[in-house]
Amino acid sequence: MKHLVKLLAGLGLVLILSACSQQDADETSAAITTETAEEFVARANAELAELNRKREAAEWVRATYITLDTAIIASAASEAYAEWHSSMVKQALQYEDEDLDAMTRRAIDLLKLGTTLPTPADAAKRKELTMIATELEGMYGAGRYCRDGKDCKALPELEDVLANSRDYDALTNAWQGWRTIAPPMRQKYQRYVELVNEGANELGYGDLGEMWRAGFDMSPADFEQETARLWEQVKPLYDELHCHVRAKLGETYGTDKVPQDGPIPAHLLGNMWSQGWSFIYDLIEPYPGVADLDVDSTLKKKNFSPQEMVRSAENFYVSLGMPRLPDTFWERSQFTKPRDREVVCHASAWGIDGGNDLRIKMCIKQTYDELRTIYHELGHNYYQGAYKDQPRLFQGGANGGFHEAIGDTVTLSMTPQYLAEVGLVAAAGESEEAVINRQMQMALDKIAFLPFGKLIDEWRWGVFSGEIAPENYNAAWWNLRTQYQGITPPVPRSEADFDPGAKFHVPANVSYTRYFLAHILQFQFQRSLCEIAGHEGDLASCSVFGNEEAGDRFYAMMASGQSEPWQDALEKLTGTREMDATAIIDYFDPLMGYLKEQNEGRSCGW
Ligand code: X8Z
Ligand code: ZN
Repeated sequence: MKHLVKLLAGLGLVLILSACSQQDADETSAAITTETAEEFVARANAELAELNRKREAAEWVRATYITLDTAIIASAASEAYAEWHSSMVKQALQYEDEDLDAMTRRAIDLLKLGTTLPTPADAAKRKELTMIATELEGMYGAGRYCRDGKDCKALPELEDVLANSRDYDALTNAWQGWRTIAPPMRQKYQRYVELVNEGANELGYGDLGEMWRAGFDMSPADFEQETARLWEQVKPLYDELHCHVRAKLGETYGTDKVPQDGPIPAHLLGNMWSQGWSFIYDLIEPYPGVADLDVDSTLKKKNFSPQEMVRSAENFYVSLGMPRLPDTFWERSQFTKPRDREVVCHASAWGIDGGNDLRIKMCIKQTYDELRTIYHELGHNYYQGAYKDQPRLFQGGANGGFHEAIGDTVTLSMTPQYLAEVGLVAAAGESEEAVINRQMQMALDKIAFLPFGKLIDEWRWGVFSGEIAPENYNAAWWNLRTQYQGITPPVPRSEADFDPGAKFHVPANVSYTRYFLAHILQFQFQRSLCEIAGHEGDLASCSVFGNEEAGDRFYAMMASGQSEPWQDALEKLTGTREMDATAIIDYFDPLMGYLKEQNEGRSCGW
């Protein structure tokens, strides 16, 4: 074969080989000497299309039908991809010192970063890692908490308890119960860390954390500083909110349960991970009864179906001039939790077949929180649809934060006026008190999230670098949770627990800084869209619903995918090349006034 390659090369023929086995890889390395960098990139794009189609099919079936068999199918597909990826990165080395045009260089750089799960070249280890990764996500998806071996509850039911119960002990039980799914993950996770780090080393990164941080068009060290800078910008907002919420929870549960000089018990905030606090709005509402913000009750009263909820989100994007979702979206998506099998309920959006086969996978409940998640997921789908004509290697968000921010930006336009217009609340309140109520509702969602968004990867960066040793996994987790969020576990924790495993993105190997960035970026995007739409007045009162001019500019940025550095994409929409928290600070300016007033005389902090 090698001779044939040389012969063909001598004849000036281009040979396209796929690299699907060790032997093929050797042969390919002979063939590549005949390929220019441009040809190499074109081949990578073509092969990626084929491999991804198979991987996506296997992953979709796995996520919507968790069994031993689908684990085997999905990990085999992931293994095939990993093998191809390692081989291509090796082949790309030959272009390292060549003077390439910017697009070709970028495509090669992105190829190198083109996996979140770098696997070792050793075939047995690669197989082991892809299986562990598949199993970990499956363990999360199929997780159940059973009392005395019966009365088993899956995550959605336990989340309902956290959201709706105000009984301290019932909350403790659900909180603790969900975390019983994680200790069996601990050994596997530890092994996964060893193996992904080995894979990352082979790609030239110190560890997987460094590789994740390398995906932001700046050095990993600069990126770390950048996230620290953004956190410092928004921390004062969080501190005021924390102080006020702690005081209100003290009124509800008693200051013996919620000491006013320490962290808040994690299970009292309405959410399994204390990451968003909107479900305790009723306890915090600044001016009771002033504004009708109760979308939940409308959804229930009008008995909205999951499809109708998704339609409402789609209508928003269509109002911005974006296309309707294809029929296949409605046929192939999973909107509700199947009764007869285990699935991964954690919401996700899929851009299968290069964005030609868009789907969401959710277990939709009739709540406002879920409606916002639907808007969020469709943001991913519209992004995937917008960049589908880019070469495969450029089909991605300008950075991970952009991908998470599109749908969230749209949710910022779900103002009371918009909600009233589409019949989700009776009428929009315009008074100052109504504005503060609304701001509080938003803050419990958006500001409460910020430290959580920051710390998840800080924990993982430490784990991957070895700074956090396996025997400190849980203690380090709670140190960060307390340091950043000012929360504390309701019951003692130890290294027999593995609480990070009870949060989807950890067993599912999804990096998390993207959400932190998205919570900053979405306000920057919104500020620009509102300027384009000619909005006058407070940023918080702006909805771009129905504004095609804003929609066109947004879509133009989305259509460029990952073809240019995110700084360029950001500049085109916002005129600045920096992520910057002044927009979120402006947005919540009215609420900050209220919080500072409320917190006067209280001693804040923990
Ligand atoms: O995981 C998600 C989305 C899917 S990309 C539902 N989010 C984070 C989470 O749930 O932890 C959205 C906000 C944060
Ligand atoms: Zn998302």
